[in-house]
Amino acid sequence: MKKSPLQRIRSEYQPKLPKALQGPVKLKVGDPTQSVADQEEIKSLFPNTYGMPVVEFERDEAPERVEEPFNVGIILSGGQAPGGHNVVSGIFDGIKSLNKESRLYGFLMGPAGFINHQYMELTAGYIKEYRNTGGFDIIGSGRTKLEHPDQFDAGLKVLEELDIKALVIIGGDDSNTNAAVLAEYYKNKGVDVKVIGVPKTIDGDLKNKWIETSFGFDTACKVYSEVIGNIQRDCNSAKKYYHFIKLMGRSASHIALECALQTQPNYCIISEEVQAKRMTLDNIVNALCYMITERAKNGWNFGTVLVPEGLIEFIPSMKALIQELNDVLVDKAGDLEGKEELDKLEAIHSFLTPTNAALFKSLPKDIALQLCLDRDSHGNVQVSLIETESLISRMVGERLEQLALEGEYVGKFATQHHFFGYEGRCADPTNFDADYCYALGYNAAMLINSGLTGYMSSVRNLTAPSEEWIAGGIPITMMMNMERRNGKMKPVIQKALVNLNGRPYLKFASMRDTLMLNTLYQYPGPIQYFGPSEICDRPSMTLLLEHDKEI
Ligand code: FBP
Repeated sequence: MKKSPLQRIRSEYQPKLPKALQGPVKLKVGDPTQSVADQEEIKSLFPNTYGMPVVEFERDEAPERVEEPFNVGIILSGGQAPGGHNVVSGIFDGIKSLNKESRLYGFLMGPAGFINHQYMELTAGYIKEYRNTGGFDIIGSGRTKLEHPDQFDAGLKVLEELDIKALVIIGGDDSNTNAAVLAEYYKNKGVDVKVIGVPKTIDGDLKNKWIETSFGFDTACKVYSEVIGNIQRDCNSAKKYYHFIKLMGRSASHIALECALQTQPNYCIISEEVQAKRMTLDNIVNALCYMITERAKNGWNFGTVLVPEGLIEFIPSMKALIQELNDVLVDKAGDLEGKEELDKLEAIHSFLTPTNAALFKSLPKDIALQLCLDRDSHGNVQVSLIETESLISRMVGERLEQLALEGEYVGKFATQHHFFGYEGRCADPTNFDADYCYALGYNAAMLINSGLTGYMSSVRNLTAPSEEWIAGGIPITMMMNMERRNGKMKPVIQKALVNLNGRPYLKFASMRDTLMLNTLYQYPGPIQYFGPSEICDRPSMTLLLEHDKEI
């Protein structure tokens, strides 16, 4: 395939490794760990992998050892995130640095390839084409949920056939939870296969003290912020539209918050705040109408509003409706099958309890239908398919008409809608993500060689230059708690939502009133791959603020 000039030059970029990984390593073992909550239950579910220590790598100044060759399999799981290809090249270079005879296999199209024995060997020549590029197209990704013993046993057959000693699962919180379950299963069975997880998701919600950020968040937010900045210039030039911009992030609002910090829009909704303040859709609409009427007094009939993708599930009344809908759609599937749209809505309405039925009826038909679409493999509503930005702007429009009739608003309200999500998931990784991912992959190879299983690759101290990053591993069980999923209590990695006492949110909240009533847009411009380090290597504002740095 012919490459663009940028692709050609970028493929030569050599990601920077932390000092500890720049030669032979030795393992520093910490104290035993505990899960973040529900210790007794998690311990009983993971008797073989619970309580393992945090580990850290140090440079081993001893003469180089010759390690035994070992084969590794990898799975790319879930949504794409920039940098996945560098995780793969990091693992490849890591295992080859230990023994040139080691081999790397990629399972095709996510966990399904593992279960159905579809794979390919990843050779030096093949991987070369993908270094520093975005996307997961090197082997493809998928959302099959890896959770049943028969799937684990089916996968084990192919691992044995290929003499694979370790499986690396590159995924988000659900996929890494499954990695821990698989590690426990194989250990319990006495099978010598290690399972290591790598923290991936543009959503940025797989993070804690040891995982400072998930990979892909940095690049995706920079792509969205570039286009939001461009829209803001357009908006401020024509001065005739309100732009409602929905931003990906299934659940947490980290992406919306980071983009707000980078671009300074007039308004940004933070789902976690909506939930904490028990706000209704009406409250959100009223707040927006206040801003719009105030700006109109200065003749400003334009502005930008960021809407996090997961908002709908954080509005308490909508959350209750969605929870009941989840049950109705399963329990009454037979009654609903084959019904035309309007009849289906009527039937669903009749199955709901009165409060939820009233809310359901008040929604525009298209939004009600979107709420009833098929759930994903984890039982979640597919929020990327719900046009929350258009729901809110329509409601705002209706309220403004009322206010105009009452003489409270004099202005014009014309809207544009955007949804940024897929645009950023496969962008070429920033230097930060390119380096971080390569280090996560290389580090995963060292964890495997140290005989560890049920660990997540952890690279931290990420606001320092990459040479000073700390590489090691944390037991996945340490991040777990019990949560209700599909009606049952399950051990899962705790999702990190926006912390309303954290510096990123507080920084944004401190600017909010000023941003609403002025026009102080920031234009971050495109990702820079070449140039001064302070521009090219700069991490996200969220990460800087969380680590007490200034932005
Ligand atoms: P992961 O958590 O698997 O990384 O995916 C996150 C995400 O990009 C969400 O932001 C979005 O809601 C969802 O994937 C979209 O899923 P799909 O790619 O299946 O449409």
